[in-house]
Amino acid sequence: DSCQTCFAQRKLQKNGGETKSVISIEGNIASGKTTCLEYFAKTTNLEVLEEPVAKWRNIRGHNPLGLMYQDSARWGITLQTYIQLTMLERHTRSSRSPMRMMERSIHSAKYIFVENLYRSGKMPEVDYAVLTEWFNWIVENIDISVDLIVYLRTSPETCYKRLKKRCREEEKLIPMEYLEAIHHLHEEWLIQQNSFPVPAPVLVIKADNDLPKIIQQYEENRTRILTPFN
Ligand code: DCP
Repeated sequence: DSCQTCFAQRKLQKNGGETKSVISIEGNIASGKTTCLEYFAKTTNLEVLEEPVAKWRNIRGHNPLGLMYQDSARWGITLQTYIQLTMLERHTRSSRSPMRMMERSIHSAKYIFVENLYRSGKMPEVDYAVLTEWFNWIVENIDISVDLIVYLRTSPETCYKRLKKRCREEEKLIPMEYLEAIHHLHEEWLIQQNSFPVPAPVLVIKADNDLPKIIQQYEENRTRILTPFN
């Protein structure tokens, strides 16, 4: 469609004629993004970029992710500034393969997580303004384009159960309300599409199902996922 053509043209201009397709996997915390990436890594020759969570848990011996969950009003800006940098590094890293699959994107970092901190009153307006200025500058000057968004759509309850099961130390503090807020922001952004720019067409996967059913959906949508320009 015309919108997709426009994305593709802009990207070609920015990359000096080189095409690289980028698929970003989006969804709530513990919605199954890593499993999705692992599945496609095993069954295709895509380049797969997992989220730099290890970096967020250890920067020169500090753990900004843990600090954010302990006191988000104090440490939200610290974590999100670092996340914005690490996601930018992922988007701009030179590619070995013509097609890349990423866990989340700089877009969801801003439109979901920074937005949530701000809306819930945990991030002062000045912090939000600084991050937004950085983000806007990046959007205008650097190619962070995405060609397809795969949205792993879950209920917050499913994520809560999966979160309890995996037991990541920092995430023990996450209450159900937090997952609900993150869920609603995803829905506004990717389904209602009335909050922020959606950088690419969205393919929805029903990710509440058990793993075999989810894998079946990946198989059914394989062609669509792997040929985002078609
Ligand atoms: N996080 C955050 N701000 C962001 C991105 C992530 O605070 N901009 C936090 C939320 C989680 C942790 O980082 O505590 C990792 O979140 P993800 O949902 O991105 O990754 P998961 O490993 O939880 O995903 P999945 O279980 O779907 O593979």
